[in-house]
Amino acid sequence: KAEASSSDGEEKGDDDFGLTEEELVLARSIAENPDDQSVQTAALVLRLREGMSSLPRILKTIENFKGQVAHVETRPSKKEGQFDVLVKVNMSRHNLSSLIRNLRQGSSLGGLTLLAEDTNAVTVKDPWFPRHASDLDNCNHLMTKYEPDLDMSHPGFADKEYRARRKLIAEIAFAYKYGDPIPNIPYTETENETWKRVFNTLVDLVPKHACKEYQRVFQKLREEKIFEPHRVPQLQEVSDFLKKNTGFTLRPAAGLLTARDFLSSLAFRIFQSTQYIRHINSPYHTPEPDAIHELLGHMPLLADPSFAQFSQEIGLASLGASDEEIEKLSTIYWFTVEFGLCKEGTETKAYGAGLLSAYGELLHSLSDKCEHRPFEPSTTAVQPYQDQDYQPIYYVANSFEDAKEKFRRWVAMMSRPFEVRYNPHTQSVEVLDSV
Ligand code: HBI
Ligand code: FE
Repeated sequence: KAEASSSDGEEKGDDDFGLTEEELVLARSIAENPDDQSVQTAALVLRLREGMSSLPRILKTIENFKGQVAHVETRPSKKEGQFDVLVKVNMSRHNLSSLIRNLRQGSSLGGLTLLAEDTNAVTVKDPWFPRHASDLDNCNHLMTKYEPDLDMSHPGFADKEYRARRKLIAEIAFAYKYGDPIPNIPYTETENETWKRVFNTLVDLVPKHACKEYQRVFQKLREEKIFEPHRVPQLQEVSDFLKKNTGFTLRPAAGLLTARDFLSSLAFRIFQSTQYIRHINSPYHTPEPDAIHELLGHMPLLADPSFAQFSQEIGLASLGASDEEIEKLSTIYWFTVEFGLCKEGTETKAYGAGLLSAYGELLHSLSDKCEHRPFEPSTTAVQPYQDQDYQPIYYVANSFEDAKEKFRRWVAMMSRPFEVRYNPHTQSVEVLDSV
């Protein structure tokens, strides 16, 4: 008897933390009237798949959606290393509904599962996505697979000092809010040295292998003394440079973001950039994006009008897209923005950031050890890719204009039941129903 009742208790507790019937009724009524502005109490049950360290971020997300946390209760879940959390919040139905949609959207890869059965507050058919540039404060879910703290093969795994440095720089990104200036990082001698090594190899390769648009801006960045061999440029000065050229700006990111969050920022001509530097022992390769990759790889082309437009259109296509469509857009992004090649007369040049910030793969991509195929969104979107080793296949665009045209035709066939239009005056996305 005793055994039966204790296991009963466990079954029950596993789902609802013993919420009372009144609380469940309230949660359901919130679900049915999500537009109500009056403040109510609601309960959320979440599973933290990557341990307790994601809890502060969740509480911060609740705060961002103007929720007031009234009660938090945690316990280890059945799976080792995972925790279940009960959070009671006071907030309007409207904000609650946005919060839950945001948690659901960001959760698939961000180490969080919303066990929302008990609140059941909103239907997912109306997906949350950022409507204004400030909503990107909630689009910072990380994919943790390559972090030095968690990945034993990471070059910084055994280096305590490096890990502490990474943590410090990540905190800056987590604290960042829309409209803040990007804090300057006083880079250390070691970090500047790592930059210098990569920068100097690149200076030799750019004239021969980079596309002409990249070369033009690279030159300009050198003339304006933003790119110099002896110091890592600061994100704020680069952001100001981009703004003058194409209206793109930067915001700091703590690491590799989920594809959905990363792509959504591009819709606002905002690039989420990491700010830490790869480990000095591995200057020419990094398993995750770092500031050297972002700066040398991405920044020059984000200052090119045609490429900037292409990037924004990938971002706009991602808003409210299904998980399958996000996967396809990521793959297209991978084979263009990250690893793209393009034609220049009879020659083939590199424009992908993953190539222009890693000379090993740059030389490989232009050698006869790999295959070149013409860029065609419908086939490129479903090509499996390699994120651990050099690519066996690269896609070659005729020009950015041509890639953009092909991409537009392909995107038009996506299933989304609405269209989006960016309004640069208000930095917001307008949603147009298309029947
Ligand atoms: N996150 N910080 C950051 N930087 C990137 O370049 C990046 C990312 N997340 C995903 C991503 N790039 C792409 O590979 C696509 O999945 C969109
Ligand atoms: Fe990148």
